[in-house]
Amino acid sequence: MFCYQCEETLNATGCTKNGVCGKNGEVADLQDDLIYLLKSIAFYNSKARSNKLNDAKTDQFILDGLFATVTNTNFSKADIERLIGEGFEIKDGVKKKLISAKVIDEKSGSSFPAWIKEKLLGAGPKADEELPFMAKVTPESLASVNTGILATENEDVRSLRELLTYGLKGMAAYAHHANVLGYKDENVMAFIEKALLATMDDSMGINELVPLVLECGSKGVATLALLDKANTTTYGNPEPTAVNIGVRGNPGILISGHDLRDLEQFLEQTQGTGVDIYTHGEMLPANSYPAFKGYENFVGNYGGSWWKQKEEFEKFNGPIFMTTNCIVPPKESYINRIYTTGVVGFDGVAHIRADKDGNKDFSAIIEQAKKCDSPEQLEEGTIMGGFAHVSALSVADKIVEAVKGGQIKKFVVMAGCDGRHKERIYYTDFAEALPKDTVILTAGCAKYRYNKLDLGDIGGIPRVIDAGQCNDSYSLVVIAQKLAEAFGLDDINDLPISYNIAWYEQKAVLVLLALLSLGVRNITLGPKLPAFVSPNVLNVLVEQFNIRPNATVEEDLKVLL
Ligand code: SF4
Ligand code: SF3
Repeated sequence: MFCYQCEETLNATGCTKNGVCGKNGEVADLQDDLIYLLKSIAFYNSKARSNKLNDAKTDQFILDGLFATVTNTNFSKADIERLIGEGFEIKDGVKKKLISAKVIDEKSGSSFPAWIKEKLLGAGPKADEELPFMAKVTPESLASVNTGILATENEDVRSLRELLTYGLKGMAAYAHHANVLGYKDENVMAFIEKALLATMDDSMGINELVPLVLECGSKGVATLALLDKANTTTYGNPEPTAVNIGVRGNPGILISGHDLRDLEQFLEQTQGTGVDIYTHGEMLPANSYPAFKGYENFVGNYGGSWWKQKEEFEKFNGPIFMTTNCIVPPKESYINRIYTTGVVGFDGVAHIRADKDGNKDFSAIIEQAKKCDSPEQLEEGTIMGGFAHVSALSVADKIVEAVKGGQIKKFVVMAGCDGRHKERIYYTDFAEALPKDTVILTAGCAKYRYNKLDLGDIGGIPRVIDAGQCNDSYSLVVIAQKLAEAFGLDDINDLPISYNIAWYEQKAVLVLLALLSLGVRNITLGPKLPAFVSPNVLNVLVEQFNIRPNATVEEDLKVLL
């Protein structure tokens, strides 16, 4: 195995035997095979799409296959093997469809000559004979092909191919969430296929790949906008909410991850059962949606971010439901009461599948909960949330006034991920050290490093404006754009906003590319720069966007303020 896709990669270079995250070498290799297979599905499906022969099942498979390989999502050998088996079936199905529609030639399995294709079908992707990897993607040969990252020898090309691939994984995760609620975007799917194929195209060097990486960012903005629409149309616009972080005396079920539809189904199915529902980690922002507020048994949030789950899940005492990333390898003490669903998997952990309409039956989990002790109290009080773009902008006048009047000097975007390494105390220290006339804008689980500090407010505007999950990062973009409008600025870089972003996994990679595609410059990134960014690619990022690694709190305060 070789994996360097996340911030905690071994020695800041790459995991080679087992992942720091707990992913074993065999599963890592299978995940590489799956990604390789997805590229060949993308090849056929892009032809199917341009001929209007594509289907929803294949789109869903591409998204889920990518999402399953995001850090801390699926550790199960059986699951990845099953996905590979299914992937071959899907690939063969799409190919057959193309042959019977005469889009590709049955005998060679390849495209018609370019001139016929252009005349009859319009310009499409390259013929498969031009992408030699296609011949290697068969159930018999896949195991003997080097599908790993290091198969690309040129360090800069490898770096850009991986940057693009990780952006696509993030995009797939966000598109998956929108899909669950019935929102789809053909252009996003077409881009994912085009970009997957580009990572296998040896004619593409730095000059061709850099624009594609930025296009990944702009398609990322579109994906996040779609997800925002899906969430707010389905569940309403989040409202400023003081979220309870204490517990009640009833047995409870803890819902983690990012999937709001799963939470909704739990709330529906637990009515009248005497079982309470709590959120964990990235599910915290669900407490601010109007659609969920009416449920009397929706108690609040329990604990902190993903890396604290071993300790906190033990103390919760009841069943835990992992809707998406981040799951960490569970301890024996609670392995019998943790469940996965969707793309999440861990061998030995029970998995709940949806029926064909997307409905899930949680009755067994609810029965188990009834027999469990109530959660052990970890803390008490409330934390403020629910400042997605609509509620944040409802006080825009107040904010603009406070900036003009000098009460607010600066906004600092501290969005992104949390992580387990001790050095992340930097983000707590940084938040505490910020002067009282600054406001933090956040989204994602990075907030747990400072959302329980008492940072106060500025004339009623809280000093931590929490837009929600990493899935809600679009809100930060809208807030910045609307503030620029209110101040009459053409360039969002002229706003009194600086960026101190914490990343961990590939959804954060996409959010970063989204910001770059919007022209945001001067982003400080930490706690470590991605190992997959080669020195030359870093130079491009520094020259074009002035990205810098974070340093000490004192130094960064000087730079960012
Ligand atoms: Fe290592 Fe991160 Fe890859 Fe896990 S996801 S194997 S920790 S680089
Ligand atoms: Fe967190 Fe995993 Fe990235 Fe959704 S839950 S932000 S790390």
